[in-house]
Amino acid sequence: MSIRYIAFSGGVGGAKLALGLARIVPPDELLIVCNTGDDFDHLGLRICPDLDTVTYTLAGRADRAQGWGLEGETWSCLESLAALGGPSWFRLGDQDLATHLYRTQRLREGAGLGEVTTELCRAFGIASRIVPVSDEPTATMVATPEGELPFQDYFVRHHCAPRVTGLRFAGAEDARIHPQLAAALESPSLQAVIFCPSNPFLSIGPILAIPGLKDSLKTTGKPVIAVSPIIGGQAVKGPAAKIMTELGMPATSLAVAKYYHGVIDALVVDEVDRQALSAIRNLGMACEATATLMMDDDDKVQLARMVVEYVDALAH
Ligand code: FO1
Repeated sequence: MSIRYIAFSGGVGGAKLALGLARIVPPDELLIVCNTGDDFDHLGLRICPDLDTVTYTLAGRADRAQGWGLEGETWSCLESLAALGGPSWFRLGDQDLATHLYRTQRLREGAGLGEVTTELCRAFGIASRIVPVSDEPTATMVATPEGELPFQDYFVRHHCAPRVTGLRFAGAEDARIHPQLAAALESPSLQAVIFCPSNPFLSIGPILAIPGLKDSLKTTGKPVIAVSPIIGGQAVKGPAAKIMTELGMPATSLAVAKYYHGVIDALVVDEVDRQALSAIRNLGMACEATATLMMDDDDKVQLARMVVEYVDALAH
């Protein structure tokens, strides 16, 4: 293995930086590792939203407005299902269904999730390597005053409206670091580990819950860097800011830095949060400000370039 960069990603926000990295790092030097806490069984199918979002994004096939799902999608199956009185709250498009059918069938045949992901990447013409953080399933459970909700119930069915009082990553204790990730973490060629600007609680939390992962990050001795998903007190997309407030912390990049304390060596924040640099550096980590809002592919490549140059400088 000649992996130089490991990039951990959740869905939409993380996939943007993953795309930027995939454009500037040779495919055999980049390992993109996805959260699997959002995964669930629905209509008898295994759905892995973050793996699929990253795959579709890198293939240039993602629905750009939504961030998830495929562009030019049609919804005949979902409409027919709704007409039958079946569940249509989780929108599975006609083309997207093929991915879930393929994955479910391969998993039933005994293939590992990482193996299936590699097959899907090949079919979508992706040269970069994408793997789940683990082949074993984990399920993010969201505690609310009305009781615990499975992640997609919270996120999609209830539109992130319930107040979050806690998070649990069911099954994480029995999950093992994916062998390709374990090998990359031990590889002498490893240069740095990057946490994409994904939700630290919902998307990176389940990754860090995999036994041994935090320790492995430390023993690499290589810089671990995160890009804050909070810009000027708001999340670009999704409930990160809302959840932070609900969990009793301010929705700021400084609070993100405190959450990652002990795990990362450096944080990249947006220009608008430049005033937080000294407070974050006082926590004992490096910090730089740059433009982190990724509106188009040029922005994604530019941020990826900044992150890679920054970690390379930290490594030396
Ligand atoms: N997100 C939604 O907000 N509504 C949906 O109906 C929906 C369907 C869906 C289908 C396949 C898939 O891979 C992802 C899908 N997502 C949907 C996104 C998904 O909920 C992700 O877990 C979140 O975007 C968080 O990363």
